[in-house]
Amino acid sequence: MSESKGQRSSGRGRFITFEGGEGTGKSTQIKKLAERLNAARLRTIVTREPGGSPGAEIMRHLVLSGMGKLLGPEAETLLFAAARDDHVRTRIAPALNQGIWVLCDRFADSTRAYQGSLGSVPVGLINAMQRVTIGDLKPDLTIILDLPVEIGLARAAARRGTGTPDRFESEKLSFHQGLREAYRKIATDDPARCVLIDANSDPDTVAGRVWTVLRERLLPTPAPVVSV
Ligand code: T5A
Repeated sequence: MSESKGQRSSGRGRFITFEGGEGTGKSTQIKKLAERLNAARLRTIVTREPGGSPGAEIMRHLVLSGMGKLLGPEAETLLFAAARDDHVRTRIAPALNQGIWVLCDRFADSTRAYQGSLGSVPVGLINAMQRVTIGDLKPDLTIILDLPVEIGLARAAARRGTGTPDRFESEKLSFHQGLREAYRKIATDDPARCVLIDANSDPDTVAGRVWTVLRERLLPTPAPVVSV
């Protein structure tokens, strides 16, 4: 989606994913983080799922239009997996290998939360697809934005205006409440990778929380030089 050029890189880039329910502010926060990383002269790209590469954007249209739902939960999950496979191979992995930081709006945890926890797709199938699509590519950090579902849905509706809700926005309130719980469980189960962030504040306050976590986890300050 966007790439800044002419900045320094060293070694493999870092892979940061943003997750959460509808309208939790992922796109808003990812943009703010990219601005901060660019200001720190770290080469950064922002991308998203489903989508992020030409082939995956075609799959995005299929699933968000609701066509995937007609095929049933397993086949719909395969569409997300096919999109992710293309995205990882053609965009994410090459960028990381060039030392570029990749900020991704949703990734494999979305499949686990939406299709696994709520769509009743067996965890064995989710795990098998994950092995094929992403192998051992694990995010260095996953930010999970947490917000009461009524607030998130209201934000998404306000942004949409008179447009039609997409495939998942039109699910019942109980679906979205279950989703919030599924994400909280993902954060609890993998604290080394995931951080749950309270997204119920103004955008700059939330961005400050994200930046604090990122600095602590991925930009540690060098140890002070001690003279003896
Ligand atoms: N999906 C995806 C699966 O089921 N399985 C998968 O494996 C994958 C990868 C993608 C859909 O696909 C599903 C999940 C999704 O339903 P999408 O169109 O890409 O759909 O949209 P989402 O990722 O769901 O993004 P949202 O539409 O929920 O929005 P965001 O990005 O969370 O929120 P954002 O930043 O666009 O903000 C929404 C509105 O709120 C305002 C913004 O200005 C905007 O108007 N806002 C705030 N207002 C007040 N305070 C704040 N702190 C605010 N932050 C943002």
